[in-house]
Amino acid sequence: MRLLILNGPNLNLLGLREPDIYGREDYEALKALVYRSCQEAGLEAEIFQSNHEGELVDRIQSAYGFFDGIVINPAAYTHTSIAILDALKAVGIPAVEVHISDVKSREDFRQISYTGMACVKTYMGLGLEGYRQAIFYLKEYLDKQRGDCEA
Ligand code: CA2
Repeated sequence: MRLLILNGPNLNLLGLREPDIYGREDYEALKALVYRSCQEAGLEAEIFQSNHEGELVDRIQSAYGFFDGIVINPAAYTHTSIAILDALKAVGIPAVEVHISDVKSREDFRQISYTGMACVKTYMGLGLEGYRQAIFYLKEYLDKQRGDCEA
């Protein structure tokens, strides 16, 4: 099974600032954790980061027929992007949303997640560990879905 891991704007700068919110590990460490977790789970992985909403929409669209699941941290687009929400709904690929920080305890403008409305689960406030948990959750979810189809 193949997972697409998508990261939104500014996540490529992880580790540079605001370590109290996002931790000290950089984007390379995040990529290493994702590849390691997917390997442990027996999944193939592709990681893509963009600062542009349309590029994220394009990547979700082109995942159709090629990827079984999506792990997505849309970053600031979480709170604004109906285009990403619609793309996730359009392809119908099971998706899990991840936030490094605990968005629920932050500013009012972070309290809505449009993209989360198309996701089967959301992890937040666990740091990079949230990606690992999302990957293993998605694996179980997809295994169960396959089992249900075969039954
Ligand atoms: O907690 C998360 O993972 C967020 O998706 C991160 C986004 C934020 O807009 C969401 O509300 C929550 C921001 C990512 C910015 O990343 C930075 C990287 C380096 C320095 C500062 C921020």
